[in-house]
Amino acid sequence: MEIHPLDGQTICALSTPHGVGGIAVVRVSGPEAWPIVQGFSSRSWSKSQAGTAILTQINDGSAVLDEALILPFAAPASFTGEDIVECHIHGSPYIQRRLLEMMIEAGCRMALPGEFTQRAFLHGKRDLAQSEAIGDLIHAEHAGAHRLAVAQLSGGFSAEVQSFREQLIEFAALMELELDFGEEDVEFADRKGYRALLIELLSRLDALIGSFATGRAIAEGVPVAILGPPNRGKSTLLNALLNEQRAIVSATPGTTRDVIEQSLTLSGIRFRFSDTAGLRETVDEIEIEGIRRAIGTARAARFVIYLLDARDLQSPAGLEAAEREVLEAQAEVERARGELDGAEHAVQPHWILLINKTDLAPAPDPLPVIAGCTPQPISAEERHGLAAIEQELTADFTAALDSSQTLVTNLRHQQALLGAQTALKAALKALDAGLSGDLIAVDNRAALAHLGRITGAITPDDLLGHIFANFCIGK
Ligand SMILES: Nc1nc2c(ncn2[C@@H]2O[C@H](COP(=O)(O)OP(=O)(O)OP(=O)(O)O)[C@@H](O)[C@H]2O)c(=O)[nH]1
Ligand SMILES: [Mg+2]
Repeated sequence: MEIHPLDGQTICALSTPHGVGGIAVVRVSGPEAWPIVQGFSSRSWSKSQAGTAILTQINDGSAVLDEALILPFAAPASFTGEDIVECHIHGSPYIQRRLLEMMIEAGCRMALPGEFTQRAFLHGKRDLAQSEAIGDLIHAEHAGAHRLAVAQLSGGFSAEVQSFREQLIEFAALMELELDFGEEDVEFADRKGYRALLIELLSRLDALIGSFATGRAIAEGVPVAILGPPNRGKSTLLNALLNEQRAIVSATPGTTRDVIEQSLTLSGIRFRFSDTAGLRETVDEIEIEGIRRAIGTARAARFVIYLLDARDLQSPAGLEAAEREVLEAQAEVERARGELDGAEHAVQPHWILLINKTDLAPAPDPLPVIAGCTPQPISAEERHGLAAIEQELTADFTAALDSSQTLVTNLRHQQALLGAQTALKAALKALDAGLSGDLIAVDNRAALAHLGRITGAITPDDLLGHIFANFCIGK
């Protein structure tokens, strides 16, 4: 992907989605933004009017194109750090198109996707992590993702990463100094202080890296697999949670063959539920494939909801059989997880056991412990016990969002943090082994480079191009 460095040109774009009616905004940024818009505006404005709205006519030659509200901003106090004019016009497709044409005739070029935000980054208005947060904000479809984007935009995470860097840079500088005086065998860098810093940073990195599973799940939707043998009421439960007849329910075992996915927002958190084919021994080819997919869904899930039938748990033998069955299913999912690599494999699904059909038979009293969990009684058919499931699903996420803890949501950031962690662990090892300052300095520099990629202090151009190209035009 190409990067578009600051080319000194004035760029323009329609900043709100095309639509008929309402107000559309055409945004112009660059050194010629003011003169270009003033060129077809019936009123002029001065620098002292920056940031105030000006009602004017936009003239297309001798004819009036529209009556518009103009909002000028002066560099550097603007979104991009350049002179900007926002033209709030009537949302007719003709006016929108014609105004853009006039801008281009006057010397603007159309902005590329994300170019406004990219210019803001290049002018130091926002760092890279904050710029990415703007993209996340635009794409946020539910309250949880929105909360995370706003937190990242506010810069707390950036500030923390920046403070890690500053502390490491201090030692880097001292170590370089030491190297310069290498022959004289002097130690400028305080080894004990450096060690304490490494321990502290490694513990902070641990917390940030550990937050990724939760952060990503909130940002992308938490995957939940509904699992269990045929006829336990998996599809009935999905329908009950969604409050709609999404999946086919029938008394015939083996009704669901494929994975049925549906999203649902609970307490502002998006969950992606998957109803799956019942687990059983079978020779039916389609069903075998369905079961393979069921296990595949469960291995990538954050929660596995496993259904038992109350009628099967009325005797000690029934309870023992249930225990064996659950352990077997867990082993099966664990085997499948073994095939996953790295970060994905790190997150173990949380199992929620449910005793369904308690309208047909009572749940054992007291509730048994099966495979280390206490199953919760429900009736999917009569919609009993659903609130407890929702509570169990949402508790950790709402707590994480309500705390002031930083949650890492972006895979790029996570990889940079992991890189920094590896480098700092190596530095600690080198330090403890009594290695010379130049060797420690290498690890220290590597950690700095990894952290620098998060905020954009150190960033290859191709990466920038890739990040900003994922934005929409006009942002
Ligand atoms: N009485 C009662 N019947 C239920 C309950 N939940 C499900 N059923 C019934 O159990 C049968 C099977 O329900 P499904 O939801 O299709 O079961 P499933 O687990 O999806 O089954 P497969 O798709 O075959 O794996 C249907 O006749 C449902 O009406 C419940 O809580 N109480
Ligand atoms: Mg089903």
